[in-house]
This record gives sequence, C-alpha cells and structure tokens, in this order.
Amino acid sequence: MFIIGELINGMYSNIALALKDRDKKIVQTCALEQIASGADALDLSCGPASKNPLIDMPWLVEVIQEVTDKPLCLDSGKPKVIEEGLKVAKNKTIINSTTADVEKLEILIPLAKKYRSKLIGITISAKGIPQNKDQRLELAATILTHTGEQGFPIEDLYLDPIVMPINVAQGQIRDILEVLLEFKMISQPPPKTIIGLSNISQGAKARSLINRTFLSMAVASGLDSAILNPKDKELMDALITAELILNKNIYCDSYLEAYRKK
Ligand code: THG
Repeated sequence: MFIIGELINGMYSNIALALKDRDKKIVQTCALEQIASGADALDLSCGPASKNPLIDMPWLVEVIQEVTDKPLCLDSGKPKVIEEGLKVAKNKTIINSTTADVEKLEILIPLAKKYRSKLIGITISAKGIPQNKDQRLELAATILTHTGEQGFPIEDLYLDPIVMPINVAQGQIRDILEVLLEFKMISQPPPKTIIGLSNISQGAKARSLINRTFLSMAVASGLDSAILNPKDKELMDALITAELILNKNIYCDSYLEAYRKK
C-alpha cells in the first residue's frame, strides 16, 4: 500500500496557523512525524481558509523539501495552485486531482506529462458527486479515455471513487468497495486505485475504528493507495494485518514489528 499522509492540510488549525505565520517548523515537524509513522508521500493542501493558495502551495513545497525527498501530493481543486507547486518541486509529485470534466482533463493531463507527475482522477464532474456505481464507472471511463488519448502512462494514473461520510451516504460505501475492483477491469493494464480514507468518518464518533475497518475492507478490494493519518497506530497495524491476511506480508509471530516502517 502506498501511504500518503493527510495531515498537512489547512483544514487543520495548526497548519492554517503555520501558513498564516509562515512557521516552517510546524510544517516540517508534521512532515517528519508522518514519514516516521510510515508515510510514503505527503498530501499538501492549503485548505479552504487560505486566502492566497497560489503563494501558500509553493511555500509548503519548498519548506517540506528542505527536510525530505518523499513524493509530494499537491492537493487543490485549482489547476493554477497545483502548477505553482509543480514549478518549485524537486521531489516526485502527484497531482491531486483532476475531475472527469473535459476542461479539467485538458489542463491537468498535459501538466502531469510536462512535470512527469503522477495523476489522481476523481469520479466527480460538474454534475456533482455520483450517487451510484454506474455513474462512478462512467466517470472513471471518461478519465481513462482522455488519459489514453493523450498518451499518459496508465501506471501513473490513480482513480479515486470519492469516499462519502458514512453518516450522510451509508448506502454508498458498499458500492465504493465494489467499484474499486471494477475500475481494475475497465482497462488493460489496469489503473491504480486510491481513496481519501478519513472522509468516511467525518462527523462520526469512533472515527479511528470506522477508518481502520473500512481500510481493511478496501485492501481486500485491491486498493493500491490511501490518503490517511499515518500517526494512527491502530490504523497502521490494521493495514499491516489486512495485508498479512491477503498473503502480501509473510507471517511470523512478530509480523507487526517486522512490517512497521521506521
Ligand atoms: N480524495 C482525494 N484527495 C483528498 C480527499 C479524497 N484530499 C482531501 C481529503 N479527501 C483527504 N484528507 C483529509 C484530511 C483530513 C480529514 C479528512 C480527509 C479530516 N479532518 C478533520 C475533520 O474534518 O473532522 C479535521 C479535524 C480538525 O480540524 O482538527 O477528517 O477523498 N484524491
């Protein structure tokens, strides 16, 4: 599982404050703690409170690459914000994200090619978030058609079915688990899959328990990558155990210690 740490997000008050005060230390500590907990990459989002994401995003990139060379996942709905991050990035990058709208695909696929970035395609369009499996598959097919036409390498594409909070869309969670498997069947070679895990438990109690139970199920549906909180130790242990049960890790009595990344 390719783990992308979610904690550098202006949605969190410490990061919002760090952006406002240009406090490098808070951001760098948050980066290093997530990596020490097992993150393979870091999601960077200025969040809704940022008044100047065009300046905040490249600042985040520069500050973080002073302390790590892990890949950076540039998270914004605005292609210009992502591009400002790409311009200064020395580390590998992941564009997070393009929707299935043609206008977005025509900007972000060429940008990903230009900067040799991976690309996350989310199954959302101007019509909103899909309400069923068929709509999710249709949007995934649109993204695959456009990346194919533009010669974007499919192994660098991650499809995201968009996880909804369980307290607002309980009936859709099972669909999401099923489309994770079905995305793999739409094309050969198959695209990779990704989810924003914590979405599922927003506004719910027992967040960590819901997150780790869902992650275990998504791993069984072939999930390749997740944006999650790597500092949640029980979540990380559940992930290692799910991969053990699927025969991706070799069993020994001390398997948790053996597979915990340092
Ligand atoms: N897909 C893709 N990218 C994404 C998401 C996705 N990026 C953003 C998000 N979803 C993933 N990241 C988070 C980060 C934090 C939370 C959820 C998802 C979260 N935050 C607390 C909350 O809202 O309750 C904030 C608590 C606080 O303020 O301290 O849950 O799906 N491609």
